[in-house]
Amino acid sequence: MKATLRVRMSTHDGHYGGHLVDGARLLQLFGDVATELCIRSGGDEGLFRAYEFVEFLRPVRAGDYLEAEGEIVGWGRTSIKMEFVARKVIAAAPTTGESAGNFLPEAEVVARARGTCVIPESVRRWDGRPLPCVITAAIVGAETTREQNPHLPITAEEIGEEARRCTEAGASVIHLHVRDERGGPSQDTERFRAAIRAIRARTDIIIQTSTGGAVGMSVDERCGPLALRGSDAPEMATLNVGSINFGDEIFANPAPLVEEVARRIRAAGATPEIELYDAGHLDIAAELLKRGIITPPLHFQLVLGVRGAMGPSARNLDFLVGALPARSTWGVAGIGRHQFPLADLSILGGGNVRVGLEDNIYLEKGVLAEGSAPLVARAAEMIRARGRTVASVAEARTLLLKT
Ligand code: KMH
Ligand code: ZN
Repeated sequence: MKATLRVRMSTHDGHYGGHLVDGARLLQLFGDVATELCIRSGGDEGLFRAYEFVEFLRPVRAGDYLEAEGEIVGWGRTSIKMEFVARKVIAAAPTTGESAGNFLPEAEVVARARGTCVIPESVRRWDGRPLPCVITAAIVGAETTREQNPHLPITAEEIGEEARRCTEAGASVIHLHVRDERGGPSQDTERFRAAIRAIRARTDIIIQTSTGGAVGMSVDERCGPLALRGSDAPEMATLNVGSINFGDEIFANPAPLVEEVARRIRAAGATPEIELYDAGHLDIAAELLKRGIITPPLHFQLVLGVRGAMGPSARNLDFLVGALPARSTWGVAGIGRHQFPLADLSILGGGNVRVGLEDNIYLEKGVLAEGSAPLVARAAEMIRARGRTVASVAEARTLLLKT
């Protein structure tokens, strides 16, 4: 999670000869950024306890415009660790003229710092801990092949075993696709029934069936798993709300199809997970919400890095998260080599993560993952390293499912 302020240094701030601004003013900016981050992540202002380091790198003068940016880099039980950077974006140019100022072609870093804020127990509106982080394991997908990764599960039994391994590694949701007898993508109801039974025989993990299927499938085909009822019914299902270029193809989600899928998800008693691949999908979701086709609280998967859709940058993620409807929960699915960098940003920003062979086949550069479970294990390590806990299946049910 990031926060940014842009502020002009006034003549009041020019404390020293040559209208130089004192370092304390920069620390005040970092304090304001830290306060915003504390409020955004927990609803209360924090108090600065300590700076680990502060570096003043370039002079700042009255008339300069500074951008102060802060980012959460770790959580303690009652504390939040943050890093800060201040950049000069406009420089006053008094030697050129009294009113002269120059936009800098490249922002100039003027100060950096790292520090810790605490939220006193007496005022805290939350229990001082970030929410547990839900790991979704996307273990099959529609596009990944055995040629790309020989550990891809295909049969119901293989899928059940992989779901068991992923649960043990820390996953609490399985994002589920199934395959036909040749290993190609399928949305066949009976194949889903078999896979769901194989999973439920081994683990009580939440099963989220895909309604995206593969590019080119009809709405009836895509909704195959939503025909399941009773103990075979999925607890969650994806809802893709907008179309995108999908590599060299088009993943088409026209409005009538989206509304029909949403209706069938409701009829099946499943909780929708709204898949966002692009900024415009936010507006589609907002309209569906306004018309009552989906109802709050909403849960989103922010899928970044599909070739042809929104890129996998921190800036894009920040924008999407900042624009989600109030009370929404969200996770991030980074495609390919962006899986773990984006997972880390989501962990730091209070979100959830999706990993698995559907999105990424490598554990690290050049090393194929031996299934999705090692990817889940790595995500769990990252969550703990950042001071959060990995959600249990029971916690994930409370956090994500509509009761
Ligand atoms: N296979 C992609 C075209 C979903 O599961 O809802 C769509 C997809 C999304 O995987
Ligand atoms: Zn999928």
